[in-house]
Amino acid sequence: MNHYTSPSESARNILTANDRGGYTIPTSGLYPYQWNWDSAIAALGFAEFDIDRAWVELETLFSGQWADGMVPHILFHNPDPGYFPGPDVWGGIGPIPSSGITQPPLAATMARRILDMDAEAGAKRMRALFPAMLAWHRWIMKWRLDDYGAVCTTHPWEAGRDNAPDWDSAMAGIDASDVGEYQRRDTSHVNSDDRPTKYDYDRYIKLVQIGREVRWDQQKLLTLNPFRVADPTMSFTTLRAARDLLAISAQLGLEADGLHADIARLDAGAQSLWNDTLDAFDARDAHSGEWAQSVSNASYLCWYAGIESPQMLERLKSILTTVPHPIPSYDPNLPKFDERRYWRGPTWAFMNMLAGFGLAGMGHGVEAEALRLKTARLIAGHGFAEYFDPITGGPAGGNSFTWTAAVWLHWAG
Ligand code: 9YW
Repeated sequence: MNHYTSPSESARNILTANDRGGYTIPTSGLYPYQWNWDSAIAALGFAEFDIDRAWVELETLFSGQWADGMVPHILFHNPDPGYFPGPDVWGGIGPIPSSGITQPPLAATMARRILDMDAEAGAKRMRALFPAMLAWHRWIMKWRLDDYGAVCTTHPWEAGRDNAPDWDSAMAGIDASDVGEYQRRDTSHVNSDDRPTKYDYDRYIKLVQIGREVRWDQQKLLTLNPFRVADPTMSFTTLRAARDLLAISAQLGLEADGLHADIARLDAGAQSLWNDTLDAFDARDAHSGEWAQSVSNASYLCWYAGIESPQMLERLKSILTTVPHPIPSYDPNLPKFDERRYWRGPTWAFMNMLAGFGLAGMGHGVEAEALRLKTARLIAGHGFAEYFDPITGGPAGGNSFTWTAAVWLHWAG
């Protein structure tokens, strides 16, 4: 007898299959470790059927926090030769072998949602995690702000949008001629046409070598690292996380000194990413002051951060009539749009969920629902892919992907 598997059942199966005991890998083969922002979204998915497991995901993530408060973008719990660069290349200095950079801070925001789903089950776990989340927030405030209060990314992987056009000019300024020989692993798992190029990888690895050389000393990296870009992903997610930390502290009666002032500073910083010429939120090179001239899916996270923008709303409406699928990672009307290549065009379901959270929270229910329905149709029609072609809907990258499954369970499905 054939058993019909509903998309929700498939999504739960994906989370369970990618569970490595306390943490969830994004997809087997391509990404065999715990990634920071993937985990925060995985927790949201687990919360739909196993709230205890949701909290465990976040607790495991914070078990890798460095003494200075940084929460790494990858925790290498168990060595796996299928991924490069591994722990030996990064030389992370935390309690668990890790990378040396962070990722957009989603954990506090997702923890607040999970707390809201079951306050009784969550209050104790939230209380225990709160100081660690606050320490991470303070680390970002200390080391990642530019002069305006915008949050910078110090590696394309830190923003989580690896090969986005946002970094093109900053990447061009990196001399990677002495990076040496290395063996990529990603292109042995998935189609190389859908992945960043060798030019990109040489620079990704060069930046890792620069950080490792000084044992990730942030003070030294302020001058040594050629790559520092004020980024809408980091800026909007950090602002949103700070707002959520403040709300949690009020709800549970926890100490959160300085958060009001931090929010004001981050708000001004996020607003400073408005590029008048482009008429959109953009990335700005913190060294040269140059705009990237990039309208990406991160530009649409303004509402997620609590920032209103009638221009972005107009743009959203127009983009949704230009491509059949939800917000692509790059504006299809701009010359660098590439519908297959990773963060230069494809649609990422979880970024649409974040934009949807923001729109709904700021009173744009119609647009939030439109994004949700388009995302649901995309996943139901094309599976739980890492990302999708925004024109054909074709699945790309890894499959049975954790955050796409979590998006289905918590929001789209
Ligand atoms: C890499 C795991 C990660 C995501 C990033 C995405 C990609 C490649 O995969 O990074 O090797 O780290 O760009 O956002 O967290 O899904």
